[in-house]
Amino acid sequence: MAKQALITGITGQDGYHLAELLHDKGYVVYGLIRGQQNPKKQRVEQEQPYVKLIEADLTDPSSLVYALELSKPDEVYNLAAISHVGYSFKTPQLVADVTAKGALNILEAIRQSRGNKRIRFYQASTSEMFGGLDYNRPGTGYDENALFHPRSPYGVSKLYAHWITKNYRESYGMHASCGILFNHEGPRRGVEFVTRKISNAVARIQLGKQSILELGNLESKRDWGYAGDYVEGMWLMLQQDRPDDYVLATGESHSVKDLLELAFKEIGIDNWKPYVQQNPAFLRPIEVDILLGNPSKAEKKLGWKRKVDFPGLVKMMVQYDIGLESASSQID
Ligand code: NDP
Ligand code: GDR
Repeated sequence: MAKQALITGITGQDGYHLAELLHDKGYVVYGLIRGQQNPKKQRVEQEQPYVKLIEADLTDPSSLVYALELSKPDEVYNLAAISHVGYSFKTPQLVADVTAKGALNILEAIRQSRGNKRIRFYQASTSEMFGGLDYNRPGTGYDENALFHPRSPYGVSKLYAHWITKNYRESYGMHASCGILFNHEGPRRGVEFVTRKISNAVARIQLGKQSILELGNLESKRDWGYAGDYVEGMWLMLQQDRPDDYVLATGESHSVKDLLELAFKEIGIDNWKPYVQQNPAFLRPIEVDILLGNPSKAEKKLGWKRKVDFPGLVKMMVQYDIGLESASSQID
């Protein structure tokens, strides 16, 4: 019989890639969709008609019980969150309700509704839990044993979700695993995140639709990989006999400036500086300066390895946005 999976955050970047992966593997895929009129619903219905959408919200426990009853999942992937770090400083309580307590809500709904099926659970943990400080950053990159020091309401909420998932694993024997994922991107990334903001602006500059790109901190460094590679790792975690926590990363760190360099080169511009301005509106009250992950455990135990490298990722995103922007007639 085909396996059944329930994905929260189906309308997000990772929800898209994971739904595709699970569908290709023969799963029946359910996706949780929130809001009385979510504009992204139509996108899912058109592009991924095999996804069975269930209306529910991570902050509404009874709706989660209903979603579990309807989908009877073998696997639940909790990808839903308010996921923008900068925005989390502006709405810290909302972020706590969704990103922290929402994880508890779904874990508790699973615990109470387990029935005779042993549901496997994936929690979307993040490199933002580490904070990128000198004292806790190993030279070889953050691994599963590194100290946490989150530096945003988002990171703090994710740390709660991480620990409550481990607590449910230890307390109730749940098959609950956390993937501590470093930044992963791609054409499906929201334009509010720096990689897509840059790839989209570069495409628009190439097409004469935009002249200036406004950004915040250009010095920060991230371990950027491709989302399509990372959802494979999520799935692998839930195929293991024992639940555990794993870092997924590329093991390389690049600055926002490196990203600008490559993206502008893609359209034949060697000097990006005339096109970029700094706007304090995009600075955060506090920054995570550098993130570098060590994926050795996932490589060894899961046999996971990222396939797309940093230049390949930037090229993919810029070329996608050139295609997208060429097709649309919207002028800046
Ligand atoms: P996105 O921001 O693209 O997607 C977030 C999803 O959460 C959306 O589908 C959104 O739905 C949903 N959501 C928000 N609030 C609620 C709610 N109250 N109830 C139900 N659903 C809700 O995130 P990504 O796909 O990039 O990331 C997936 C997960 O992985 C997130 O938890 C993120 O924090 C985490 N993560 C991401 C990394 C990355 O680099 N992408 C790295 C590490 C962790 P809606 O469309 O309705 O807003
Ligand atoms: P991040 O991703 O905060 O790492 O969180 P984001 O792309 O938002 O920022 C990366 C770095 O770029 C700097 N930056 C800007 N960022 C944005 N968004 N917009 C700008 O204009 C800009 N200018 C510079 C940021 O300050 C930062 O240093 C992402 C999210 O997907 C989280 O949900 C996830 O947990 C982490 O990645 C891992």
